[in-house]
Amino acid sequence: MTNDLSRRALLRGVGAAALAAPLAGWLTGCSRTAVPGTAGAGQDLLTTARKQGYLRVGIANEPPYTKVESDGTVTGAEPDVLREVCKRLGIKDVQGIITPYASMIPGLKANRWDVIAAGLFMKQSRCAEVAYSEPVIVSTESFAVKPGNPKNITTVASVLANPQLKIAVLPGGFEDGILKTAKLPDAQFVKVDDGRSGIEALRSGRADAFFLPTLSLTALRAKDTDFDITPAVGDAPRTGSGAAFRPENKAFVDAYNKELAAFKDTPQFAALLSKWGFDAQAAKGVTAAELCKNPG
Ligand code: 6CS
Repeated sequence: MTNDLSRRALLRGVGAAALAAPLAGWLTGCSRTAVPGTAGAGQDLLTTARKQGYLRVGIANEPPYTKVESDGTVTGAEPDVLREVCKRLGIKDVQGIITPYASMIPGLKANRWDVIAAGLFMKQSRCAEVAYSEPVIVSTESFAVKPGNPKNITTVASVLANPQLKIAVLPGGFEDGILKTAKLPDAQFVKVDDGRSGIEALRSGRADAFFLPTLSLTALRAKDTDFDITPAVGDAPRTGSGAAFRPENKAFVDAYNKELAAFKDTPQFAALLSKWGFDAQAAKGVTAAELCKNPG
């Protein structure tokens, strides 16, 4: 991912599908090479990525986890770490493709992108489908609530205790999963597409709270201050994520983890995470195996 990534290289979900289809058609049309990095490919993902000069990465555009600048540059804590480790692996560029969290794993499996670096938090069901690198970030969850938190929404238990409450979540997101695992009735969910529409649902009264990572809500509050953010939700699982690859690209993940471990020991890693509001020490203190025990 170069910092002068052109808009052309930054594709929305649909664009990516359009691009991937002819590309995939082109690649699978060639007897020599299947789609890069997938089972049966003439070359493994690392060789292919080095040769073609880039990896395609699924992102969300939810600062500080992922952020797309006005000139199309893809950044944020996870893509910035991915870019640094890719450089160490001899992969010059990374192309970002924006997609909803619910589409990230299906798109990875369909080879619309080669990796997910979006703060896709580790939990049992996801860890069963992808090969995660070791954790890059650890974070917390919070509720955005009306000023003064009039309905006293502070924990998952407080939501379960009041059947009148409506909670906005991103469909297929980690928070959606937490409430589903807790058996919150469907009628209490309000599905929203992204951070902005979650705050809109709160403001309009369609939802009594918006459930999202604490740092994402803090970033949203930089623009609108007409809501409060609860302290970290005590009965939500500890969240953490790393880059997610296709299981068949395990050789790549092993090489990636080796370089990531070296990078995590540098002051540059700590500075990069701190720039986005994350604690590098916290990411060093946990493993993917531990975070993959998260329910759901
Ligand atoms: O892992 C997830 O699904 C969640 N991750 C982030 C960074 N934001 C919301 C999303 O639900």
